[in-house]
Order: sequence, then C-alpha cells, then structure tokens
Amino acid sequence: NLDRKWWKEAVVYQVYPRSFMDANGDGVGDLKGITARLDYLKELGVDVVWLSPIYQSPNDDNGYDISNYRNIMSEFGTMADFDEMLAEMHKRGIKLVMDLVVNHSSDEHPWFIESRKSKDNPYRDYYIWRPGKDGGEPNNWVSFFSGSAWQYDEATDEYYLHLFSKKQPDLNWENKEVRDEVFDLMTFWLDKGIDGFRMDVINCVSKVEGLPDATPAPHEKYAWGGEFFTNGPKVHDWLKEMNNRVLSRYDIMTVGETGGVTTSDAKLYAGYNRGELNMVFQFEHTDVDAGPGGKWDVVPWKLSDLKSIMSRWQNDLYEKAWNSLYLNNHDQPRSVSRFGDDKNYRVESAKMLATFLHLQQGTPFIYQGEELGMTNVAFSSVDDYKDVEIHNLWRERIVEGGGDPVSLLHAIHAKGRDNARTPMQWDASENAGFTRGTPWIRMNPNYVAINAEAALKDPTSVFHYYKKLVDLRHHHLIMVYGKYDLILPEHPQIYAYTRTLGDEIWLVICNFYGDPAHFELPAGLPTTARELILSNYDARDSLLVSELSLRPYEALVYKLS
Ligand code: TEU
Ligand code: CA
Repeated sequence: NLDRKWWKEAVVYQVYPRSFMDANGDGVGDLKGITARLDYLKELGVDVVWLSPIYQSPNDDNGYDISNYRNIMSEFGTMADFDEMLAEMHKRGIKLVMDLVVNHSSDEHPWFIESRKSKDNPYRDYYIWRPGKDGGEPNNWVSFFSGSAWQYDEATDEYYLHLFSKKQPDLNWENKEVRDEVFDLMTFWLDKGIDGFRMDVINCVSKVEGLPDATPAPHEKYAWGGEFFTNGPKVHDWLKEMNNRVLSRYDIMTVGETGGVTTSDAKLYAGYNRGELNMVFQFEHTDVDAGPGGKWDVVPWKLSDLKSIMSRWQNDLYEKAWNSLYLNNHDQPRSVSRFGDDKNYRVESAKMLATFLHLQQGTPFIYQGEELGMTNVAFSSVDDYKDVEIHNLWRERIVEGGGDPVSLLHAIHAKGRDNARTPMQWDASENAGFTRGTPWIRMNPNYVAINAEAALKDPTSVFHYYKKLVDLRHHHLIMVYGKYDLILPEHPQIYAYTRTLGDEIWLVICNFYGDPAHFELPAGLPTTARELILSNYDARDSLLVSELSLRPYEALVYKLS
C-alpha cells in the first residue's frame, strides 16, 4: 500500500542557465547550451531538470526579476530554442520543472510600468503601494537584500513594497486579477508540456493586513518583518485555489520554496490530501552555520544540530507529507566546502554528503556541479562578485557603514551565493569548456583538476558515485519509501540511520569528520549484513557490522536484512 508517485521516485537536477553552458560564445549560458549537454544528464541518470528562470528579465537578480513571463530572455535564446530543449529532454525521458517567480515581478514588467503611472491606473492595485509615514517609509521592514523593503516613487508620491531588490516589486495577491494572471501564465507553460513548477518564495505572497512594523534590534532602523509576510493568513487559500484551477489538471510535480517553515507548516503546504503542493524546500539545515546576527554571522555548524533537524523533518513528515532533500542550490555555498573538507578529503567528503542525503526519505535535488564535487570560490575583490545581494550588503556595511571589509569578504567567501554561480566545469580547456568567450562571472580556477571530462573518465569520481546513487534509487523502493530511524543520536562524529520497508532493513553510516571514528551497532539489529550496497572507500572484507573503524569521511550503506 505504498502511495507511489513518480515525483517521489525521481532525482531532480537543478540547472542555473546563466552558468551551465554557453553555446554562442557571449559568455552567458543559454538554452542551446543546455540542449547540447543533455546527454551528460542522461548519463548521470536524473529524471527531472529544475530550470532556474529563463524568462525575459533585466537581470537585476539573474532572472528572478521577470519582465515578461511568456518570453525567453534574449541572452538565453528564443521560444524555438525552448521548444527544442523541451522536446530533447522528453526524448531522453527527462522531465522539465520550471521556476515560477510570482511573489514579485521586475519593475520593468508592463504591469509595473503602468502601475507606477498614477493612483487610478487599472494596474495600480497589481502591486503594494502605500503612502509614507512620518516622512519616511510606510513601515520598518528590512529587505532580504539590505535596506528598507520600500522604495519611494515620485510620480505618485507613494512607496511600493519590495521584499527583495528595488527592481523586484511585490505583486499584490489580494487582487484577484493578479491571481488570474498567475494562473494563466502557469497554464501557458503547462500547455507547452512542462512537468511542474518550483515556486519561488511562495510562502511570502500573503502579507498581514495593515503591514505592521516589526521590532527592530537596538540601534537598528529596519527590522526583519518575516512574521508579517511568511506563511501569511491567506497563503493556503490561494494555493488551494491554484491547485484547484491549475495544478490538479496536470500530472506534474510542485515544490514550494518556503523559508522559515517548520514541519507543522510543511504539513499544511505539502500534506497528503491537502490539495496544495507536493513538497517544500525547508531552510532549517541551511541555517546551522548562521549565528544570532543572521546569514553573514558565520559560526561553526554542529553535527548534533544537523542530526536533530534532519531527523525531525524525516519523522514529522513520515506518512503525512513528502520531503525534499537538498544541500545545494543557486543560493547556497557549495556543500563540500561547507559540510565536508574541500582541501584534504574533497572526493571522500563529497561522496559522504551525497550518501547522507540521498539515503533519506524524500526527493533528492542535485545542483549543477555538485556531482563533480565543485567547491566554493574566494575572489579577493568584491568587484569580482556579481550577486545583487552581495553588492547591496557591501554598500550598506562597508561603503556606507564603514565596517571591516576583510571580515565581510571572509563571510562572503563562506556564504555568498556566487559560490554556486561560477560556471559549470566541463573540461580542462580555457574557461572549462563553458564558453569560448569571456564568462559573465570568473571561473573557479580549480576547473583544471575538477571537471566533468576528468570525472567521466575516472570510475572512482564523485560523478560516478552520484550516478550509482541515482541508479540505486531507481532499483530499490526502500530508498524511496523506507521508514527512517536515527541511531546513535549522541555520537559526536557519526551520523547513522536505518531505513526499513517490510522485512528489508538498510543501515547507513557516515563519518562526518577527517578523523577515524568508532562505530558500534545498537542492540536489536542483525550484526552480520547481507551485502555492502555502497561505500566511498575500497570494499571491506567482512560483513560483520557490530563494530567498525571508520576512515575519514567514510560512508557505508549495508543491507542488513
Ligand atoms: O530565494 C529566496 C530566499 O529567501 C533565499 O534563499 C535568498 O536567496 C537568501 O535568503 C538570500 O540571503 C529566492 C531565489 O531562490 C533567489 O535566487 C532569489 O534571489 C529570491 O528568491 C528572489 O526571487
Ligand atoms: Ca550564450
């Protein structure tokens, strides 16, 4: 009585089009480039591609600021290129999930161009306009990208809300015409035959009435207003409306990007029979290295936090909702640099992290280059970074705030989004085979050693390990549907758990450190395994698992029964 669904059994691969493959030599990745590399994805074995935005955009936030939802960004190609890419994906049995960015549009979208013209413009109410208060902004919310979340607009002497950059005005979902527009554009793409949506910050669309002030930290002007716009009062009504009017008419997969959700929230967004989404991206495990000062206040992460967070998501959603599994995306630093050791044990730790993640219950997401063990980059000048978040932060803290540039640069090295956005490393030739021109952002210089061509040739590469993980998932229902149970919760070095489906039990053991570790099997489990299913070192001679000495970053998957 497994509730089998293709999107539970699939492995998703995220493509960040700007940095994947440049076919025409202008330094920017494009759709023809993606199409040219589909055989690589086929070789990896992934079932679904999630494509970050490819719509027309002035690229203030690399396509997450959309000026036309039904056109392709000219830098990326044409609608004919899109149709060809989709057909070539489907020909290879790969599904396509598109990014849906509808909490906000670009300020260059015709809706906003109209909206700002006058207070009685028919599009005025497509966005969130308010008069100023006491000679300043309507409230004190801080933007995700530094500074006020409000921008003054002279034409009508009012402010508009932008939770992200000032070129990303928030759409007003209270307006039924806005929801109709969103549902129409979704239908447009679904009728083209795409296979689902990843929904950008979808839990921010409903704002609390009155848009109340948040409580600022001492000496701060602006404050985090998340309680007034995350998981807001109407978000579930609107997702049900979306599901009812659009999603339920297609056999598709949906994943909501929902920062700040708890497992109880997730059961509302993605609970079985809730009629909303299939799964959400939670952020608790990506917050483990953020101190009280937030994302840029980088602190060492603790294995005990990772264990309790991941286990809570596994347990709380079991048989109630479905998990997404990810360590990387285009907003996160590279996992091998963050949670592994990209200097001494790059290959071992990348494989260990993959094991830790892919053996859990949920749909795994691989971010481009993760399957090569691509690492963070450390540019020495802020000018080499392209991300609007980094530049706004730098202006606020260094240029205007007079802060210490060296320590902020360190934080950017650790957490900056451009870590994930240096181009894909295809081979050892100039610019890694990504472009024959000048890449839009500098390459990570380590492409000479870390690249797809080398990885494909080396049977012990991170790539071949990921390929094995994908293949295992396709052949073992226990990997998809088995129940998760954490073991050795107090062990300081080892993250271990079992998966159980009917009579079958798998044991997963991961050493998270560069030192050897001692594993002792808890009572009640078979002490001799049937089979070693997977490991990131040479196979062991014995199947005895009662006690094991683990090598640095060693990962083992045994079939116990
Ligand atoms: O991200 C939303 C989000 O909350 C983040 O992960 C964000 O990048 C991070 O908190 C910044 O510190 C989504 C997209 O994934 C991101 O690329 C966009 O910039 C953002 O929405 C706006 O569309
Ligand atoms: Ca190009």
